[in-house]
Amino acid sequence: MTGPAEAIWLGHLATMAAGAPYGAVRDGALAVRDGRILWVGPRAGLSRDLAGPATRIHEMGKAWITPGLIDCHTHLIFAGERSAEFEGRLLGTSYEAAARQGGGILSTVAATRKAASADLEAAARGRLRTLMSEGVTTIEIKSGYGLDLETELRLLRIARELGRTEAVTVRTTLLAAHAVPPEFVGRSEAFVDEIVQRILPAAKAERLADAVDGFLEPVAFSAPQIARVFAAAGAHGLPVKLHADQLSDGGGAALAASHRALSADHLEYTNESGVRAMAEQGVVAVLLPGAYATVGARQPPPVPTFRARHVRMAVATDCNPGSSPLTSLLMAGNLACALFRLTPEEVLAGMTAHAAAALGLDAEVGRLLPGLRADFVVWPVDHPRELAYWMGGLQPITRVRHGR
Ligand code: DI6
Ligand code: FE
Repeated sequence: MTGPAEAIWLGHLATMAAGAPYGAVRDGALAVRDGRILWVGPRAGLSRDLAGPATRIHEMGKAWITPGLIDCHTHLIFAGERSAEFEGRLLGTSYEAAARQGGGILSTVAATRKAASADLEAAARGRLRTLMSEGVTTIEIKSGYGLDLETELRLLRIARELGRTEAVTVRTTLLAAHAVPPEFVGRSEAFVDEIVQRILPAAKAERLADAVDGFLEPVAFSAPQIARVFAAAGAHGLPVKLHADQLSDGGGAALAASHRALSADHLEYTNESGVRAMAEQGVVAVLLPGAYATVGARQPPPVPTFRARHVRMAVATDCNPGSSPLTSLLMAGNLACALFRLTPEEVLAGMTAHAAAALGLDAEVGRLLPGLRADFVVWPVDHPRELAYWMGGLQPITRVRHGR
């Protein structure tokens, strides 16, 4: 740490590092160089060497600076919308019943296959910018509405293109095991063959996927089928994640743990032994209150057990047209408090440090620590708990990514 910083930001810091609540440093300073955090600490402790003649000083006064927000679970790229299904649920048709009647995910697959790539990209870019305007600097984007080789790759290429052209870090996830497509109805094993033998190797060869995901549920894939997909991912050196125990207890948490998954997501029906298995393998629990609310679920995930077992909890939007038409990570955080009884501090950790871990990026982003990327957000709040408190309307003062 020699030589001056390019910039120094002065304000209250919620570093989200271990120690004080929120890793808070009141009247702090954050020094940045080459897109990385050079130094963090109380402004009174700032060494003179850090502030050279060319160093820009950003005096943020009483504003709070947090790590850039991370939305670690989205299905951002899709065509159409499913408001009729939303309305139908309110009139008594469950999410699963709609799926079994050929609506659900497959209706979005039909619309997405037909859509031009430029239109898919434009719609996803709009949603992405909405998320970014609220302080998101890293986002995970899944495929899963193509369900054939060509369209799955098309969706992942669009995700990569968004990462190249917007000021946000995009991590891509191949979710070919999302539903059984119409051409494979009654032949789900053959579709798993297709994933394992063709789709996954092609995504890997083109470096289009950073991880592999699956939907374990009676309306989707069985545990042995998911295990086959995960084995193939492992053989290609790709980490896995799982949509687990969302609508029923399918042993998803334990299955994810046995494959050392980065995360298991949803988890409403996860049992105690599943939580224990996640704790042993360090699997992050990604909680998705937007989906819980939208499908009209009644059983919240076992948050007290996650706490007791020290399972890290993340919070994400699950942005998708069926179960979570949500493009506000802050609103997801507020819902996590209301519906799952998370504390505001747990919510902020869940949108920063723990979300980074759910993407395998915790050595890179998610906290304000020297050496990590200079991705952070300045907020017009008196306390960081306000990020979970406001129900809409909170806008960052500034969003900084890679120091800019
Ligand atoms: N679980 C979900 O909540 C989303 N996917 C999944 O596996 C829903 C996707 C959809 O309904 O379109
Ligand atoms: Fe999802």
